Amino acid sequence: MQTTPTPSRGRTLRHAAYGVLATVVGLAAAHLVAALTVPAASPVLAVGSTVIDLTPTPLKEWAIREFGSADKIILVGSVTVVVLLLAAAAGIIAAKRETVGLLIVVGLAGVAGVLAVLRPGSGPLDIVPALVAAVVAATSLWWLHRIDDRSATGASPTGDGPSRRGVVLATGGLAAAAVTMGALGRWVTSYRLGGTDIALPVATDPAAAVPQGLETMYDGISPLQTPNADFYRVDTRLSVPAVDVDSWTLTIDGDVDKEVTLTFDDLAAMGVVERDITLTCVSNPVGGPYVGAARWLGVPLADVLARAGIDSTKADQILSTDVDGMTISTPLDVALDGRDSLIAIGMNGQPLPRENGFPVRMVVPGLYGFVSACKWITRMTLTTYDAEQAYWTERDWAIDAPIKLSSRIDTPRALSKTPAGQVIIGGVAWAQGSGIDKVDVRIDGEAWKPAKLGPEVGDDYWRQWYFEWDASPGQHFLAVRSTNKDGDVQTDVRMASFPEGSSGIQEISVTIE
Ligand SMILES: Nc1nc2c(c(=O)[nH]1)N[C@H]1C(S)=C(S)[C@@H](COP(=O)(O)O)O[C@H]1N2
Ligand SMILES: [Mo]
Repeated sequence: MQTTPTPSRGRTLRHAAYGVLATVVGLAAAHLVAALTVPAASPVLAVGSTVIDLTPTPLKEWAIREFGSADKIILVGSVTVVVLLLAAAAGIIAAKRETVGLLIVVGLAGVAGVLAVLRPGSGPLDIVPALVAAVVAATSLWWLHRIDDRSATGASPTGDGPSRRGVVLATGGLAAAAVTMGALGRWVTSYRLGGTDIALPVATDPAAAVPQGLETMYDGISPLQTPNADFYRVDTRLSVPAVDVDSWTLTIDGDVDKEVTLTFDDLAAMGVVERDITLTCVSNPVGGPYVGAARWLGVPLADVLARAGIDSTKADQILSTDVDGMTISTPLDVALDGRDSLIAIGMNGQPLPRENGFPVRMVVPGLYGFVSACKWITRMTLTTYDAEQAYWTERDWAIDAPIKLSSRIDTPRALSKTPAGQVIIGGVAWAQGSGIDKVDVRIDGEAWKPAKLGPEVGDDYWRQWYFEWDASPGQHFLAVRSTNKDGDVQTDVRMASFPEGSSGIQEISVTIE
């Protein structure tokens, strides 16, 4: 009796795998081509970046809070899983209706291509990786079908399915090609990302040596100067931009007397100063990690703007643009009120790391990074908040966002266990602009007691502190609060990061054994 062959589960899975494999080969080829042309146009990155920009602010805040710097890995992972599920579906459909399956694969790449081209600051080249992905993925799927058909006609009479040799060789070959192209793409990217090793000018106005910090005496307190490799990183980028310092320029335009464009050498020749400034992210929760202290080398912002001649009767905003078209606003009057606003080219004696804005970024003491610290900066446009809105302004964040007075317990860690006896409670406190005057510690809800302060570096810099605690066994609650030199005391009113920075007091629970 002749039965209609129903597609077995094995066959469905096989075709799902073809869809996935073909797509992975396409993505790997696209990644390699992107690495050679525009790294950010790699399909997964283009889709991921668009997802980031479209994510509602509360969800983004939650992701930063929950996953910290892993938020990007989780995002890329989720995008990849969704794409691969769609690819598996395309493979299954292609088993019955090949053209439809191939069109789905091409369509997936097409979506990535459209998103890549729509990214701010993208150029026509950005479509190329997606085109490559479409051609390679569709061709691979088509080819896998041919191999599959051929091995099926050579099916063994014993009924144990098609001869698999051809299929195994083809899939193995494609998988190897994907791994090779992916690895090559990574290598090319890291090769292109090399070379931040540039000569920095000597500061005309150097800072005094950084004093020895409390971390040398008490384990667990944040170093007085945050090493570049440990500096926090917050930005909307999935891949770090590879900026070539020789072709990099900074343009100042908008409400200016004359538009000017400076090269890196122009900037470096302008007279650079060294300033110790603690940077803070508006998304830092009370007690959180998105704060870091560094010695910045840079040209005073006012000097750079003076090159173009600014008209502050008209403009109220500096709209900074980075190499990819990302925008950051800064209130003009705040930036020029006499504080040490910098166009920075060096960090802790080194060129800026790629992650922190190589080759040039803005640093404005006292303002959260999202309204001041534009990394990979290429343009400053003097304009008004009415006329033009930056990335976070469009997302309803505050436009004038001074860093709030805050403090953090670094040691002991929350929920840790420590032997009874003398325990050092310690951490950092910051009040950019006015400086820290006093830090108090509260144990188990009793009266606030003054902590001892570490060395003073400057009012824009954080202050280390410690408290010698005679700790008895049991669970204890530790809290910290700071007071600035104007006499303002850190508030205990809890506020979320959105829209102008968190507030409240950090209180942790520890166990003494
Ligand atoms: N081009 C660009 N600059 C940017 C950002 C960004 O997303 N893109 N993020 C800002 C934010 S929110 C902060 S807190 C600081 C963080 O600087 P860091 O990553 O060097 O610590 O950079 C700012 N500069
Ligand atoms: Mo930030």
